[in-house]
This record gives sequence, C-alpha cells and structure tokens, in this order.
Amino acid sequence: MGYTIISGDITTQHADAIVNAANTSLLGGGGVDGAIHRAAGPELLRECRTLHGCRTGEAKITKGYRLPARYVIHTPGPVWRGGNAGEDELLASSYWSSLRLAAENGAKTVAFPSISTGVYRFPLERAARIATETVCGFLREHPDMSVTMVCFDERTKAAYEKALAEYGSPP
Ligand code: AR6
Repeated sequence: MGYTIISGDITTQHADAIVNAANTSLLGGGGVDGAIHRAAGPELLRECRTLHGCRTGEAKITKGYRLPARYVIHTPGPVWRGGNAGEDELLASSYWSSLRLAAENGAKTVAFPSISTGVYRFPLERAARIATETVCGFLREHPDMSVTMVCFDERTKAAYEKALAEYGSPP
C-alpha cells in the first residue's frame, strides 16, 4: 500500500526522505524541527544557512547527514490564523511541493510529520483531511512512490486514520 500511518519518531525513519515542519528561516526551531536538527547534527544547519529561507507552502531539500534518511525536505507550513488567510491551500501546497521535490530527487519513500498541527495550531482534523487528500492525490499520479505519516502521539494518529477512512480506499 502506498500510504501508511504509524506512530513514532520521524528522526528514526529509514525513508529516502523525511519531511521537516520548518519555519521560513530554515534555521531550526522547536518541535519536530528541533528533533531533526539534533539527530542530523550541525552539518544540517550549515547547509540550511546556504538556502536563504523558504516561503510558506514551498519546500527545499538538503542531505540527511547523521539521519538514517538520505534527504530532509524542509517545508514551512502555514500558521493558523482562523482559516481565512489561505491556510488550507498553503498546507496542501506544503505536502504537494515536498512530494514533487522528493520525486525530482529520486526519493521513492517519504515520511511526513503532521505539518502545522503543533506550534502553528492548525486544527488537527482539518489538517489531517487536507494531508490525506493531497498525499493520496499525488500517489495516484506516482504509483512508484510511498508515503508514511509518522504521528508523534495517539490523538494525531487517530485523526489521520479517521481522515483516511473518510477519504476512502488509499492508493
Ligand atoms: N517525530 C514526529 N513528529 C513529531 C516529532 C518527532 N520527533 N516531534 C514533534 N512531532 P511542530 P508546526 C509532531 O510544532 O506546527 C518549529 O519550532 C508534533 O507532536 O513541530 O508545523 C518550527 O521551527 C506535531 O504533531 O510543527 C516552526 O517554527 C507535529 O510534529 C514551527 O515549530 C508538528 O508540530 C512549526 O510548527
């Protein structure tokens, strides 16, 4: 199956690429971003400094350094501002841009965290629905790729499982 939901820590995933829920500076932060930088080592920040940031909803790629993953794809998801500031489209764009960058770099297996649902406060169920539609839509066009959604807590995992059940049959 092309799309799998698990609970776990994204820094231990043996995927071709893991996605980082970054901020627009790409210079690190808390949450999953902090965990990825800690696990990858200081070389990651050094490469990130050469990228000069990234716009919300877009994505940039680096090497994975000490991570088991070959690449890290950094995408700043939207900060939740109430829902009328383009948040839905920007979140979909974060997933789509990350997957397109993975495909362009030959990464066939990609692991995502739940983008924007931590510090950025995007409502979890709404984010899970957007992530599911976007990832499954992409996988239908790229049947050679597979995606794992790595959920850090049970509430997040339950939301992504519910969204997938409502979406219908995965690719
Ligand atoms: N593996 C998988 N998921 C994780 C991990 C981990 N090791 N650690 C946390 N999560 P957040 P955001 C989950 O806040 O909302 C940073 O400071 C977490 O439980 O990391 O996109 C950046 O620099 C939640 O479900 O990302 C930005 O400034 C999910 O990852 C800002 O936070 C996302 O939570 C981005 O905020």
